[in-house]
Amino acid sequence: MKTYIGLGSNLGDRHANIEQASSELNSCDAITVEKLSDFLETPPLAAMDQPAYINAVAEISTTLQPVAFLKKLQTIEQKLGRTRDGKWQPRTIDLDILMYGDLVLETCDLTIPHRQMHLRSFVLIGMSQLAGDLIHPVLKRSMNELAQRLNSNSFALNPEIPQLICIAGIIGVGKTTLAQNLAQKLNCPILREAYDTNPYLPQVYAGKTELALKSQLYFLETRRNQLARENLSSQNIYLTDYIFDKDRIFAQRTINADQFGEYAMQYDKVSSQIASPILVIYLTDTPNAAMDRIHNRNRPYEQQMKLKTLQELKSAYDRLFAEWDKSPVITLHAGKFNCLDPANIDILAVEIERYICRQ
Ligand code: A4P
Ligand code: MG
Repeated sequence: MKTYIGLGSNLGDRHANIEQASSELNSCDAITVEKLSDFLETPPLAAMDQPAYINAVAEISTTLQPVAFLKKLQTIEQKLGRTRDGKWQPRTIDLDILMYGDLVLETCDLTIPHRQMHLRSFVLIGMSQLAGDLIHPVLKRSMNELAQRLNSNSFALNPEIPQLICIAGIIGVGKTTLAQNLAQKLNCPILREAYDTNPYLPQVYAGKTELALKSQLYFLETRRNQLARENLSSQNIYLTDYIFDKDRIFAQRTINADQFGEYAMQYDKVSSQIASPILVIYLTDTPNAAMDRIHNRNRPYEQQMKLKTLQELKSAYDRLFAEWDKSPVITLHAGKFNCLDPANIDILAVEIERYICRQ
């Protein structure tokens, strides 16, 4: 059976520990190390007050069954001086089974694929190097695609924060429709962007730029009410049809330079009070296709929208997510992903469940 393991060390001679673990594995009759990825130095995930890790991934052939293989890994961990002082303590060596063929297994002692591998760039970068096209048997996505979603960052599932999922994308791309269908499937509330109650918005669209500050401050206040950490329960899942960070993109386009300082001050204040998304779904499409949808849905004040505006907004969103480090980002192309098809929503919901903690 072809399997992949993750190797990590943050105590002692970290490189030597990983090399020694690899040769210990190879010296076992039932195991052959076929390939070893490059070594990566990575900051410790979750517990920051410990040394940086060296991480690598190994491709292995083995005749051992999964439980016997895990036992073998644990024996090697012990031989290399691993002590178990509690969860996520520094360690000379950690050997985790990432994949075992395309087996899906969930028992008390063993979860395959590894429960958090798709959240860790220090695993997926090595996996991409060894087997970029390999498909994760639950997520049904390649290692390359899973790695791209993380933008070189690593995350940990955390049940102690609100499980906030944000859908982002330009006007007319279909965020609210996706949110409605997904919320039903995930059985969670939607926090909807308050554009229809914003009293200033139609006039701003009509060209009254002197009202832009008021309009953006109104949005900021509604977003604070919806997203303030104190208003959300740590155990619950929430879905929004907007991403907070878009507020600044729109403000920069509409508010005069002499008023922007006041807006920026409020933005920073609200920013510090709200929950951070644990997952973003970035719904993209061509500006032309979004324009067609805007015409079809016929909200009066949107009909003046220019194609150039949508092109600029798309660039701004693309830039936002090119630098995003707060959460994984699942990118969906609205032209290819029909969110009215329940089968598509089912598949997406299965994926989302792996990026969140459900109590
Ligand atoms: N277990 C269940 N599934 C598996 C699997 N697929 N592979 C059980 C291996 N073990 C699995 O593991 C705890 C129990 O998980 C085992 O008894 C096994 O039956 P452990 O190694 O004894 O304890 P642990 O280290 O606290 O847990 P684990 O799961 O190895 O920790 P993690 O989640 O791997 O996190 N930051 C960076 N940058 N790099 C790292 O490598 N690693 C950790 C450890 C934290 N931060 C890190 C890194
Ligand atoms: Mg382990």
